[in-house]
Amino acid sequence: MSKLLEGKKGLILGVANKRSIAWSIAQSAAREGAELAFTYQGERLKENVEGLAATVNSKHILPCDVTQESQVEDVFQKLDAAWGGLDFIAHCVAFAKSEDLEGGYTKTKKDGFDTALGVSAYSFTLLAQKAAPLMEKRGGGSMVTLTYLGGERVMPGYNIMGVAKAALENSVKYLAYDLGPKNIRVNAISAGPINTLAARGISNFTDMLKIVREKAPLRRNTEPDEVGDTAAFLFSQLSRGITGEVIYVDCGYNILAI
Ligand code: NAD
Ligand code: 0WE
Repeated sequence: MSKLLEGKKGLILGVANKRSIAWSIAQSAAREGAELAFTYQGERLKENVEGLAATVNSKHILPCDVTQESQVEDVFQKLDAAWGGLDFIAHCVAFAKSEDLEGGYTKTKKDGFDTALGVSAYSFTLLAQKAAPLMEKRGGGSMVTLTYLGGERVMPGYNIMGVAKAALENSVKYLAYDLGPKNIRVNAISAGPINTLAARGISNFTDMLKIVREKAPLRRNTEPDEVGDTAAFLFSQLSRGITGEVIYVDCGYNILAI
């Protein structure tokens, strides 16, 4: 049987280590036959990402701090030169200052607000802006970002990240509207809590996992490969009628009212 993403070329942003959701997405896409490029945030993560990327035969591993527009431009310029276009991107990047992820939301400062919204929300719009011309050359494309239920409803402590995810989710809709005529689809995956680097240091994260395990319809936590497979579906022609959507991969937790 032919693979879902045979002949497609994609860019994955947000791999920090093997537990990163971005890495699960990369593995699903590679398994389905896609050719992949990766970015890493800073020199500190370079070797990590190079090691992982080698296991899926990736030839393009590029630096990209999403707050540096010149680095984002360089990535797409290099991919355009190498591939002459692009079929999909996975945006798996978020950051808020740790002081803004503890205590209440009300104390949030302008600087922390700008940081969280800049890294976690605006970066997706910037990527869409720069990636769209490459996707147009291929007759269309698929962009996927990662969000969390705290962007719609209050999750104590998620705070400014919830506000950033709300901005991200609405960006998905406006980008989908703008880019639809170019056959570029834009969607988000809302994942249940997963024990990654970004979850480490979040107080009570283990308790949160337990609550989800006990209450979610599927009575277990979300596995990162489930998010990876949903991303592969969104990159593929199987999802050709879906855009501007948030798809929950959370074992059904979001449907509950209790
Ligand atoms: P992770 O720590 O593995 O990934 C976060 C990534 O963001 C890292 O690779 C980091 O380098 C990158 N990043 C941060 N600031 C950046 C910048 N300025 N420029 C470029 N990259 C930057 O953790 P993860 O859980 O895999 O997070 C990936 C995405 O999934 C995030 O958007 C997160 O909000 C989302 N998400 C996570 C969970 C969860 O429970 N882990 C649940 C739902 C959604
Ligand atoms: O999006 C996230 C977390 C993203 C994140 C994590 C950190 C930790 C380290 C962004 N910025 C930082 N900054 C740091 O300094 N998730 C969906 C995971 C998460 O974080 C929570 C959660 C969940 C779930 C915080 C509070 C409550 C629930």
